[in-house]
Amino acid sequence: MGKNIGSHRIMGDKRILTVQDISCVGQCSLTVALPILSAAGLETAILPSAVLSTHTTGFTGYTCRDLTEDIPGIIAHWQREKITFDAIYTGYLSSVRQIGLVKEMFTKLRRDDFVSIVDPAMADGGSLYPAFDPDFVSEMRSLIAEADIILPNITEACFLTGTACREAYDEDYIDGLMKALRNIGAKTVVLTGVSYDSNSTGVAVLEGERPSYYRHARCARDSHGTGDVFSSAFAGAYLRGKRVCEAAGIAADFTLRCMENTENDPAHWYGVKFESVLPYYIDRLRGTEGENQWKNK
Ligand code: PXL
Repeated sequence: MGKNIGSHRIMGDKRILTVQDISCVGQCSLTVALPILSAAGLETAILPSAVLSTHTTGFTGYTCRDLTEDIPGIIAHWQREKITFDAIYTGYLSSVRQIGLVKEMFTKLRRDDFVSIVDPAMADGGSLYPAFDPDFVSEMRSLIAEADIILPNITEACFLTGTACREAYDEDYIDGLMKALRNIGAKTVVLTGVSYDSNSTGVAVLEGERPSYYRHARCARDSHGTGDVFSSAFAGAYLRGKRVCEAAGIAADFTLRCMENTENDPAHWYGVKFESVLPYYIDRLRGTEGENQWKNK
């Protein structure tokens, strides 16, 4: 029998599990989450949902091996070894059954004060990613119902709540989307890519009763993989003890810098160059001051 790595913890050490795919090339999902969570100082365990040669947006002819079949054995082994986590953070999942297995992980692999963070990575720009269908959306709806914190973009929020996607919207529409997500069961909603004018964008948060909004500059060029950068940076900051709004502000500022670091490199269309911006992220985790102001209602 192996050594029990679930006990003998030093106070303050946190272990997080992140479940999402390995896109071997493309700077998204696990190739982004693992370095960012490690930079946050967290012991990071990974469970790959699938292995793809690249991500599925912009590349053609990519390979994909779904790893759903391996997951029950991995959960059972971790249970035998008494391996548990302070948090599970999920991103791109690759089958309906896998979503059910994530729910199992939430109950079987939790420590005291456990937090579940779900990025329902399945859609952007008004459409679902190529691999997904309505059955996947309805299973994802049942996963966010059990989550402590969810991190959808507006398209994902629309699919999850059955709301028509709009090009133009106002605060009432955004607040309505967040309330609808809460009615499904998610405890705290962090909604990304919320932009009320052409120069700025931001993050809307519904925690407790009052929505709040963090506005920041908008990068001229949209980039792929920024949702994963944001969610990973958020999870890292939150597990490092930042409050939800603080963690969302740090993640938004970091993501914007990663986009700015990439926007003048047209050959780099498939992801953001986040690596050289990690020192900025680490500095922000040490401090407490945000760069922009939160607006509370
Ligand atoms: O960044 C989200 C993402 C993650 N993983 C894969 C993807 C995408 C978005 O397209 O295709 C495989």
